[in-house]
Amino acid sequence: MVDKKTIDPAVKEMMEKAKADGIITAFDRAESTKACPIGHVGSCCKNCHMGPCRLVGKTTVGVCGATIDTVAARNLARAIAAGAASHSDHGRGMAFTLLAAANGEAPDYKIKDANKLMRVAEYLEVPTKDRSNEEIAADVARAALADFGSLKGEVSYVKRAPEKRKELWSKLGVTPRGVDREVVETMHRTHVGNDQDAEHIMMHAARTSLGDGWGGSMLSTDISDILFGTPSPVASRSNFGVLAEDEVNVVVHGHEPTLSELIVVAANSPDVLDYAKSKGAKGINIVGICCTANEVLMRQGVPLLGNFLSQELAIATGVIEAMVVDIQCIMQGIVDAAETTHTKIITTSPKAKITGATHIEFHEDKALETAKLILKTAIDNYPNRKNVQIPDYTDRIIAGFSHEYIAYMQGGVYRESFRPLNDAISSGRIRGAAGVVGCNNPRITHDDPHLEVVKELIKNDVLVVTTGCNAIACAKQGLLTPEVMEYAGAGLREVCEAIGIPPVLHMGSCVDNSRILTVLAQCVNEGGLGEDISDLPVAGFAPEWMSEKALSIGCYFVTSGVRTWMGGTSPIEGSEMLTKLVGEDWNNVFGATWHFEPDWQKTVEEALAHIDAKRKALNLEEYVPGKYAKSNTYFPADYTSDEEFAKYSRTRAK
Ligand code: SF4
Ligand code: MSK
Repeated sequence: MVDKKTIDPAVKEMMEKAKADGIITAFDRAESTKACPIGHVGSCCKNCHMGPCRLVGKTTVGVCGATIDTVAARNLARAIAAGAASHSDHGRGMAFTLLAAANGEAPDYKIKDANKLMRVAEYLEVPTKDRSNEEIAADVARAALADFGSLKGEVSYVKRAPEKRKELWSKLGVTPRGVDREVVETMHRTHVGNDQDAEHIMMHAARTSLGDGWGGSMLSTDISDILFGTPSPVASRSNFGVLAEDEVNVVVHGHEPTLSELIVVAANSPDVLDYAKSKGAKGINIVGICCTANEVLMRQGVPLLGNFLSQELAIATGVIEAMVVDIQCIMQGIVDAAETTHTKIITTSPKAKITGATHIEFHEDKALETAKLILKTAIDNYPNRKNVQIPDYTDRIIAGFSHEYIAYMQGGVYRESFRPLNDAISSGRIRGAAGVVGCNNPRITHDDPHLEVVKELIKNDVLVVTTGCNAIACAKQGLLTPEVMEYAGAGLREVCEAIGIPPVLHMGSCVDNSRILTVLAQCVNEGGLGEDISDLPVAGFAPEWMSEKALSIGCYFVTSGVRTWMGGTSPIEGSEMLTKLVGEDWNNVFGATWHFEPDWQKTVEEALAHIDAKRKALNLEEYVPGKYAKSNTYFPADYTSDEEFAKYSRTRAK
């Protein structure tokens, strides 16, 4: 049974231990709690108290007369709005931190990347001449905050999109105004008795998602870079083997870098280290789960423990003194799991408490103090361990490929550009590029489609950029190292070796999908690959998605011009009309389509055909597999048995 649930040997080992220890995880609950077959396909409406109306069998409309198409579109639009709100509220938090730092109200934060501050100031039209970094930063923060609540015009970063895309959005009336405004309007439109035309509802959902991608998320990424540094390649490790038997283990989990950055600082301060030693520990080991992990990995090299489905199993190791969580993707189940061990679950965000957890609220003005208090709580817990087991698997990783670094590595400080990449695509050395991102879902074999899709793409000379839980899946199985080159197609390999990059580039957290948008815009602006993002030979994937944020990302990828495949079952399967609208008709609207497809092989085949069709439309050299080398070593077809896995992946026992 375990084999079908995950392909990660460390996770398998921990599942056995969790079972023996009586810890129930999401894997178990996914079996005992079957998804409601009506809601699962988008056919249940609970937008008013005449319902819920389940449109199934002979019931084709709700009490109010709403059709299945309206209901499915409203459900999808609301999910997109929730995802956009989550990313964007995270971004707003970053803007408030920047403002506090600039005003001297958050003394533990500094402007770490002044160059990035200047670039962002330019985008946001903040004057820089003869002004201090702090003055500029305060105005940048205010301009960003205005973009969230803006009532006029359009969000500032729309200007970063290619001209043709901007014109299209403007023509369609989907250029996002303020981020908040689009989210609120989605909620309004989907209230009972309001917008009841599926196509019309989806146009506003498109606008809302664009407010996320080119607004809230992009601002979040940029402000994080200003405060904590723009990522550049960093080496680290991943998987359960990063836990230390003789140190205080603290897991940071969630999405915001604000507190976790300070936890890393605090963990290195002599007073905290001395305190840890006084309790018998050799040191403090900070490791991460989910996107908080990606944030502190990219900037501080903090090791990755695991992705979304590892959070409860991490607790089962019995060696985690504290799991410090902020916002998003934190399962309530971790509190129950922690009951069986000594692990303390510490919630920290004013926006996210969990019943039964310890709440140590974090505020920017006392950041380091709070981080130290949290670490002290963890250290005090160190002597309470019992029944410990650390799966002995770890792997090396290289992460931290910001769009700035990708441009820099192609030409150096003075000649940074996307020309080498565009040329490599034009010549057919690189067939195309793909963003592979998104969550885990216990209804899909954990990490399996994530890895299969990535491996199949690089084998076919498609350069992959990755974020979120896909990035962590890749990290754990050795796909984020230059050594993986031997599994890449010959042309891709040649280019990667020449530039000095792996064929799978870790670009960060979920909000950092905005970095992918920036790369796409830069590829277009560089010239030679068409005039719009929809001309590029590229594709998007979220093979194991589950969150509303993933739907917002999927929607803004598509409405930005990237054809996108999401794995697993379809949340709009109940409506043929809606499935056709986003899966076919949107090609004539946005130049890209959106697919929900459980068969990962089919998604890759379709994506490769799509990439080839785009190449043809651009009159590029025909892509010929193997043209640039004679032979390659590919991943074996069956690498999932433990033996094969150990042999071919670089996941290894320490
Ligand atoms: Fe039913 Fe219409 Fe109310 Fe939805 S809005 S619950 S379809 S009556
Ligand atoms: S953490 S949103 S499970 S990618 Fe960003 Fe992972 Fe999905 Fe959360």
